[in-house]
Amino acid sequence: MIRSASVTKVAGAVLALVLVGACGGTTKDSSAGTAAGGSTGVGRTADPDAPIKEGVKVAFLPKEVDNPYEIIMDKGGIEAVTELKGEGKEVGPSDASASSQVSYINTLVQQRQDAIVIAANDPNAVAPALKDAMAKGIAVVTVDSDAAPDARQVFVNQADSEEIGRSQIRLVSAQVGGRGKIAILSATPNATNQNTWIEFMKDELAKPEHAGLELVKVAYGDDDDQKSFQETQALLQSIPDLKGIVSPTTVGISAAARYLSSSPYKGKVALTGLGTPNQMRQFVKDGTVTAFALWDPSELGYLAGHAAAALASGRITGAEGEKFSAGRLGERTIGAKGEVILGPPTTFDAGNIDEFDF
Ligand code: RAM
Repeated sequence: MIRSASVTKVAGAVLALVLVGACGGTTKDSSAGTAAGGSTGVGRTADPDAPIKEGVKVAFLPKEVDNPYEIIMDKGGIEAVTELKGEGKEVGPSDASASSQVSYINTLVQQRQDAIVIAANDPNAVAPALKDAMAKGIAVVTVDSDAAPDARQVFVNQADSEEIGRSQIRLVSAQVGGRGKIAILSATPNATNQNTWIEFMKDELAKPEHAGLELVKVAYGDDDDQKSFQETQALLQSIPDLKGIVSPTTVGISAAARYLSSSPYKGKVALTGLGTPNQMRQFVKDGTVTAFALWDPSELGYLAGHAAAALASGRITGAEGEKFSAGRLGERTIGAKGEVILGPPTTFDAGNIDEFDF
């Protein structure tokens, strides 16, 4: 499936010559160092003053194209590429299974895209294809859900993974009064982002202050609306004394809220997690959900789009300490292991949800 938004190339031949001349393929400043990470990063040196490659082609490959969160994210990415007078498009599978993205990566390599921005469905299944892309000079950025670190140059993470995980437990704990059985309704069993967050949730649960909480089940809705709906029903029916559900996926939490809202469990079983305000608004208003969290997916994609264009243009290589301009988000710095963080998530409740529109 394809969604695309290409832009008119405004740079004329004269400007193009000036830009090529300015680039010159030389290293102006080695202060940013060379990348230690991804295979194409090794030995390359960043030129922070290099112009953005004219008409830079950046392809966004979401977990699945029917996920509203991923759509917003990639629209944000295409917006960034458009700002830089490049060509952005979104292509991707209709399911979030481990290997569903591999054939898309291979096609993007054949198309000679300048950069691929991928929310990986599985850290390892996509790695060989991404490494092949990098070996052929294509910049690879992961966003939202990481791949194996040696299969990408930069990972644009929504927020600190540890803080996302721990704060999910703090949210559910507050909603169930610190006591009782809880379950997690996750995305796919192989999703890098959810699995990382769940590990931190488990670690948080091991703290004495959460001794009253018992995680009894991790269920998987596969980021499929119907499956998430059915898994919610199964959780509630199989665990009669369940007190709360944490769903760290926008697909899962919205399906769970829909089920809960018209069930006898509404208002009795707490539901929190990560959701978009637009999908969750009605369930906050009708009392199904009191509070949940997220960041702005559009800004996440926008940041990844800028990172991809900077990588593809040689401004950065993915090495720690390199800086790049991220348009309206300002200058950003690459952290350890090639990670760039958008910023802290927002918690939404009845008091603020109407201030957000995504
Ligand atoms: C779903 C996806 C995505 C995740 C959000 C919170 O849309 O699983 O990867 O970041 O939820």
